[in-house]
Amino acid sequence: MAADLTSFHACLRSSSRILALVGAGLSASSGLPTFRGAGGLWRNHDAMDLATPDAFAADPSLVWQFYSARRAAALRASPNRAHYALAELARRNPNFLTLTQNVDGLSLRANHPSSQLLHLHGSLFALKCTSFYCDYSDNNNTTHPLTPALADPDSHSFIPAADLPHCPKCHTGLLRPGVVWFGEPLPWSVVHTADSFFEQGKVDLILVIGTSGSVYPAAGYVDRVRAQNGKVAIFNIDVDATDSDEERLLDAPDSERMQWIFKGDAAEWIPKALE
Ligand code: BV8
Repeated sequence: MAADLTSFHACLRSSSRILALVGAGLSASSGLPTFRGAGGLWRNHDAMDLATPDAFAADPSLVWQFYSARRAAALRASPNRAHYALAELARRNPNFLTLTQNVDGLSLRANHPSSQLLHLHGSLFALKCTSFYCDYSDNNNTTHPLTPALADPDSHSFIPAADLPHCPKCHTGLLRPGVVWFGEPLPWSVVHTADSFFEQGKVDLILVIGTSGSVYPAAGYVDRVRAQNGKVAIFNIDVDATDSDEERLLDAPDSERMQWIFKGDAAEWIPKALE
């Protein structure tokens, strides 16, 4: 049973403070693979196994090829209609904030106001030095490979550390992608800004878009909205709510409905839902 857009639109119009938690499914229609499901493998490696400090320490050549390939794919991709619809909502409502788990940069390229977009897990286009004594970090949106050795991400060849990206400031430190790996804390400034959003007033509604909700603390923001009796709208191509759950959630009278489930492509549903 499709969720009821009419009651959702009424809720959207009556909500003043709105959050969105978005994940890889938001960019799926832009051609970028998700982490789970078919997209979760890169050269027969589980992407989750490569997104760790240990993986980088053990094999910086492999991990840099993984991120170099994803940089190139993200630069080739274009934002889809859902990215633009979220950016438009942010322009309409200063009390709307997008929490993105995505590192692909597509929300920014859709002109989402940056003051209303928190990158919980960093960005493919951020770099930082791994040298303990160096504080270098910078954004780097260059469309060409960061070093000649990274020019062919499909080469499968081992790249000596000397041919991997190095710090332009200390000249000795190996650079790493400016993403949050598993086991690493989210950027303090991002967590502080998200916490402040909750402290400034009750969050009336959270849009949960294209995410498996399997990564914490990001997924925990949905629980925080529920704990405030906020409403939840899930947009996912593959919701696993059982029929009884879905019926229960969707059959509640409008006034009592606390959740909507919109099953399908975010690029199709989000523009309709936010119009
Ligand atoms: C930390 C950057 C502590 C790198 C990523 C409880 C509390 C706190 C931590 C934990 C906890 N339990 C476990 C942990 C540890 C861990 C964790 O959550 N593990 C999981 C696997 C159980 N968390 C951490 O390590 C975090 N750090 O807790 O630090 C700490 C504190 C102080 C000091 C030291 C340490 C850090 C987590 C961040 C990891 N980095 N990304 C990179 O990108 O390479 S997360 C990574 O996975 C991505 O960013 C992405 O966000 C995430 C995958 O999630 P999704 O985006 O949801 O993608 P997924 O493929 O799973 O799902 C896609 C969904 O879309 C699906 O549901 C699908 O059906 C749907 N879909 C597909 N197509 C469409 C669609 N929907 C709509 N339309 C479509 N077309």
